[in-house]
Amino acid sequence: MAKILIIGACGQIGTELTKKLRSIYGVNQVIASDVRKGDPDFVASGPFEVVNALDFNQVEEVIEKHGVEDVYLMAALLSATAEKNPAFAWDLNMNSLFHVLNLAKADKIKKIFWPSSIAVFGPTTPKQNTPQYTVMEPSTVYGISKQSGERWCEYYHNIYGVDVRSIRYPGLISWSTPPGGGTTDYAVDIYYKALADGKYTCFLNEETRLPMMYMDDAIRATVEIMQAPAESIKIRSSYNLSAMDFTPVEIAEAIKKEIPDFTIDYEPDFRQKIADSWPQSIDDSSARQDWGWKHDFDLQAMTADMIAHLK
Ligand code: AKB
Repeated sequence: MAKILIIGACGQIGTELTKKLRSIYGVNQVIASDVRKGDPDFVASGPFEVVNALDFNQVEEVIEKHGVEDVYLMAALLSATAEKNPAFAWDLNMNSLFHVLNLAKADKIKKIFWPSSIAVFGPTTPKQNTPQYTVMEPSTVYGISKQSGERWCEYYHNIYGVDVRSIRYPGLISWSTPPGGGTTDYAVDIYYKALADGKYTCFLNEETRLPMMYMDDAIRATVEIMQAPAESIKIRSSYNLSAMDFTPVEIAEAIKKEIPDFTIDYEPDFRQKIADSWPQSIDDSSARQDWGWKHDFDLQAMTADMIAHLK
């Protein structure tokens, strides 16, 4: 059976994805890699390689060593961190992608998963039910890199026949691995603080509506798009994907149903401007039609599950 390499396996999505892919295909089939070793239990749980996504030779060597066919490139700088370090964000987010696209072009790997984001949209995009095809003028470094990456994915597919598949993730919420450097991270922090302190100070204002998804759904979507027959994947830039959308007030209300004394206040910072440039809700009918996407978790189901696990 073909082996899988996950680049950026110690991050928020990579950790969960590694576990899921190992449960489906077998522990030794899935090589986890990251620029440094993360949680020792995770590193010891199966094959692990230290790989710098920016080093083409290192990536190629690991692929050859293990006979890898499918690569999931999860290494990236997210929106808030990228604003603080634009040059490095551009370097990491773009060149790591070129490395795997070029390895596929040279027939060294067969299939690529590359995550895009709702950050590809910008202030001129219609905010409600944002269509698959619409105005895209991202105003963040992260959004510009994801939008450019989408164009390159489509180009490598059309011109070189590269089998690259992608999803525009909304904000992702999980209980097991903390996120790092995103604008939607408040929706994870809030659960930790609700349980630890009974209160939370939110870095976005109370009206900020954003598209969000529970990690279980996001991982299933990732596995499903990669398992789908190539002919079903009609969009080779990236698919809109949706599950729920909410404001900080609404997530606080959902938490109060589980923790009645919970309180929230607001101190918006630089991330407010990023959030204000993004859609509020997403039309994902192409993903539903082309490869059968269907979400399971809404806000209340996610909240109950988050709190049960974090307790
Ligand atoms: C972020 O907030 O930067 C990410 C994203 C929406 O891609 N979670």
